[in-house]
Amino acid sequence: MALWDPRIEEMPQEDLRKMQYKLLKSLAYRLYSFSPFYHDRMKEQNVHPDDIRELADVKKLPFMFKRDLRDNYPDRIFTATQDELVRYHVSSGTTGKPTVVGYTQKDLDLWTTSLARGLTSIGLGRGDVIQVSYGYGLFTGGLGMHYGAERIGATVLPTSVGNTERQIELMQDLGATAIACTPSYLLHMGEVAEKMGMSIRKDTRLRTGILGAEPWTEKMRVRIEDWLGIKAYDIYGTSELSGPMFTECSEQNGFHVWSDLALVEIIDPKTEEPLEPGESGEVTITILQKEALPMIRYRIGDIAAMDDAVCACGRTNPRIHRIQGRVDDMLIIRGINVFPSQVEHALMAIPEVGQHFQIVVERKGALDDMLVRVELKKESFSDKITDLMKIRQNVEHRLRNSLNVNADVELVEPGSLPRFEGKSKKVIDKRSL
Ligand code: DLL
Repeated sequence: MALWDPRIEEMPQEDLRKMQYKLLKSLAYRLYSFSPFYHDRMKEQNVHPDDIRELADVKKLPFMFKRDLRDNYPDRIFTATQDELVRYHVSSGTTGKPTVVGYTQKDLDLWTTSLARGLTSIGLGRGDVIQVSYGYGLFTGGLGMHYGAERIGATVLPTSVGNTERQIELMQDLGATAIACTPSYLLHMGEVAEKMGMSIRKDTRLRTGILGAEPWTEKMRVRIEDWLGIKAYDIYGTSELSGPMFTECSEQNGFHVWSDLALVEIIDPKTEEPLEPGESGEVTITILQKEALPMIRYRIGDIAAMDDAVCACGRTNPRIHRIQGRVDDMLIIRGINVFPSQVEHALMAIPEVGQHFQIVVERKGALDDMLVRVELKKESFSDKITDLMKIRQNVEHRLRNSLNVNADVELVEPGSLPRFEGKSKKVIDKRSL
């Protein structure tokens, strides 16, 4: 079994915990001394870095949420100056205000190392051609995977998203052995390939999928593997913590979270108390060595269980099992995060639009499809088709600009959408995975 970094990957668990304690303590001191944001947070929580006397004391430290990044847009909580940064990534937030993450060279190196370990653990390396069909640009998927794949000596085919027929031709002509993309995009590729009169299973060298950025299930894994003749591995991460970071190993039984890079806690989202391995709760991660934007106890909002047993692959670092859902209402449409509040924010800026809307998400073929039903104001509702078409185009355009994903829009009469007495249900998610 190939290991990228045997010292860490096979380190006895007691030593892993000692290492994490040291890293956590020095992180707490650094942030208390140099970050006004964390200094204030720790004071509010009445905790001083001296109070961190063992690893479990992590629970004395304050939590961090996505809204902390948004409220401090764009870079007010960075702990590196702009001239120390070598990259930005930007992702959408709940109200249309994005979150920005800056990276120093060391941050990029550690992110890349994390992926190099993961890709090696699923048997990839020199000689492989890895097609990266995650989006390149502000999204972390494309560039993140790209650097990881180069680091292990594989050849990268940076196709990014879209232009699917050409992607399939290149996959075949250049002999891609692995593809990194969302599971739904790979399914779409399989369908397009069939329409082109070919089969990914028979006509390409593809044998590995590195699939993530959106929820998917074991059932879906089986379907993908059987249909396309590949092994499909789950990959997990979030832009605030770097991007795609943790992959399953050859055992396909949870993402390894490298202990020198990250400390995982699974907490009960209501009581905020840590849960035991095997119990499902909110994934909360501390990134131990990040320079530009350190994150302590970041509440990602994903629900999963942790497993700290030594893996059958021999790696000692703990695993997070498949993500089961979210504690908030974030939707993931074709790999892009969409909050209903973001839709509301965009819609409410349009004068013709009334107060009520409904989001319907479906899977059409392999791809997610989002329909937004929008009630118009009485005075804007017209019998003239041309007027309505103009409004519809405008609404579609505004949604696309703010969500970075296409939404179909259906304009409906004032008063026609359901009203609720308790919490409203704005989202109908018909995707059966
Ligand atoms: O999606 C980073 C990434 C890129 C991960 C490529 C994997 C592959 P964000 O856009 O910030 O970052 O979205 C992060 O997506 O909190 C989860 O809710 C969801 N998510 C990501 N990977 C998985 C997965 C990237 N494997 C949010 N299973 C996370 C389920 C996932 N959900």
